[in-house]
Formats: sequence, C-alpha cells, structure tokens
Amino acid sequence: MTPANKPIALTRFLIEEQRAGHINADLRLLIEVVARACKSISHAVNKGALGGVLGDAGTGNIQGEAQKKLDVLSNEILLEANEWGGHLAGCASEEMDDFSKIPNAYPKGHYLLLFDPLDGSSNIDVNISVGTIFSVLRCPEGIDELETRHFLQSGSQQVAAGYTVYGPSTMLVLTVGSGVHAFTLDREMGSFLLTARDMKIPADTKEFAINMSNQRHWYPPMQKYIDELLAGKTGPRGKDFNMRWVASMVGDVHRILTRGGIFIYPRDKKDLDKPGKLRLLYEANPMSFIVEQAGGASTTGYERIMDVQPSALHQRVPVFLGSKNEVELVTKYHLDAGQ
Ligand code: P6P
Repeated sequence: MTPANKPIALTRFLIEEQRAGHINADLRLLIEVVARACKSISHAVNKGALGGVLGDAGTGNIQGEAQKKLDVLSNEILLEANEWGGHLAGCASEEMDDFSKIPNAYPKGHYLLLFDPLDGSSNIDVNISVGTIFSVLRCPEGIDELETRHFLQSGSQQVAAGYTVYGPSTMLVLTVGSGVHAFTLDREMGSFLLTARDMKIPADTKEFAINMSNQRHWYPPMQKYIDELLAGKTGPRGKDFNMRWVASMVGDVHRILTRGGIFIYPRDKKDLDKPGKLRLLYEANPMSFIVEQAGGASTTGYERIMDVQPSALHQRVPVFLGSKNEVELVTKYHLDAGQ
C-alpha cells in the first residue's frame, strides 16, 4: 500500500487516467516515452560544461537560428525514443524543416507528436532554465501517406500537451484535457513523481513578462497596455506591477502557472514579415492548452490561440497568455483598436 504522503509516479498517474477514460493505452505509452526522453535530455543538460555539449552545433534551423549542440541532441533523443513504439504516425520539430515519418521498419500509430526539443536554448551557455515543449494531435484516419497538412490542426484538436523545465529541479507539466498536473524528477529513482495536481492560475496578477527592449516597435494597443502597467499606482490600474523575463518560454510559463502573471510576445514593427516570434504548433498551442486547463486564457490579441487554423508547420503567432483577467483586458485593447 502506497503511504498517503508518498507521491505517486507518472506511470501510476497515467494508468489511473486511462482507467478514468481520459487517455487510451497508446497515448499513455506516448506520454511515458516522451517523459523518458526528457529524462535523457535533463541528464545531458545538467552535465553542462562537463558533458561537452555546450556551445553552437555550427548548423542553423529553418527558423534562421544558430543551433546549439543540445538543440540537435535533444531533437535526436526525442526522435529515436518515439520511432519504435508503434504509437506515432510522425513527428514535427522546431529543429527540422519538414516532418519526420516513422521508419518503415516500425509500425505506425494514431498520433502526431510536435515539439520544441529545447526551448530557450540560447540560455544554456549561461546556465539558465530551458525546457522541452510538446503537443499531441490525432493523425487523421485512413490516409495513404502522411503529409504536412495532417499536422495543420487547430490547438483545440490537441489530445495532450506538456513541457519539461530543466531548472533547479526537472519538472514535467502535463495536461490530457482533465486539468494540469506537475511531476518532479526524483533523480535517485529516475522517476517523475506527482508533486502538484490540478494547478490553477490566479485570474489576476501583478506580474508581467515581456521583452521590453522591443517597446519602440510595438503597436498602439501594446503601448497603452504596458504604459498602464508601468504607471502602477499612479495610473488607471491603481496597483504596482513587477516584471520578469527569463527568455525561455518554459521558464516564464512555469512561473505563471505557479503564481500567476501574463506572458506577452506581440507582433511588432521590427519584423513586419513575422506576426510574432513564437511558433504556433509546438510552442503557443501546447502552452495555451495547459494555460486554459489551469483556468487561464491565451489569445493572439484578437482571438483564442487554440482557434487559429494553422497554414504552415512553422508559422508564428502573437502570444498573450496567463491570468485570465489580464489577457482579456489586453485583448480588449487590441480589438477596440482594430490593429
Ligand atoms: P527574446 C526562446 O528563443 C524563445 O523562443 C522563447 O522561449 C522565449 O520566450 C523567447 O524566444 C525569447 O525571445 O526576443 O527575448 O530573445
């Protein structure tokens, strides 16, 4: 009998979710495989300078970003872990131009896995938290050949989403549509143990997360909203605000999930070709699923992120997510301004 105060392992949690009808055996296997891959990534990340995996890989990705050695390693770990289990039809990654099919040597499954294998990797060389973000979609039934268009499903079609933050502790945060739950890696046992069940984001907050260096490029609704936060008690909001910016989405979102806040990466005039910096399918959508399941909100400034119909694998989107009342206010400013 498990003592009342002993946290249950991820494996048992997933068995109970399956028994409750929230997931099936294939999705349970998928989540366990991703968790196991994240343990391997955590091990590599935590070696730091001793592991010979810091610094640039000398390659670039489709985003036009220089890849870190750990970006490439993390991507390979996730691909290899997921290719043989028979639960996936294919994978898509921030680090790969096109999606990856399951090798013909292995059976195909019913799910699509999309991920940013190491989000915030520019922080690795300065020893700041980074993370893995993942999203799970159903693969359409009865298709002859997997194509990119099969990945282009709105966020509301996700059946699971999560992230693993490699910080002072390694934590896996997961939703399968029945709340948000957090698991802390017990390194001695090598198990993720349930340390927070049904996490909730406070509807109000005094903390915002944004890269202020872009301020001069923002459109008027953003200028208005942030000016009011900075005015604090002296302005219309009547309270002072604090600012945090980790520059790892996983780190900022985990803080918001834990104590509230609003995370913003808006479109701006700095790069008129890009509607924002963050990618819809494997950053904004999974984080939005988690945030909404925790009672928060997530919009593009104009519409619910999980309602956006994707048109490309690596498309970007503006992101406003976190404490519901703040997200709704800044979204109102954008809709009122019509721009
Ligand atoms: P900036 C990391 O590169 C990332 O994609 C997110 O994790 C993070 O929130 C954002 O970009 C940081 O962007 O412009 O502050 O470097």
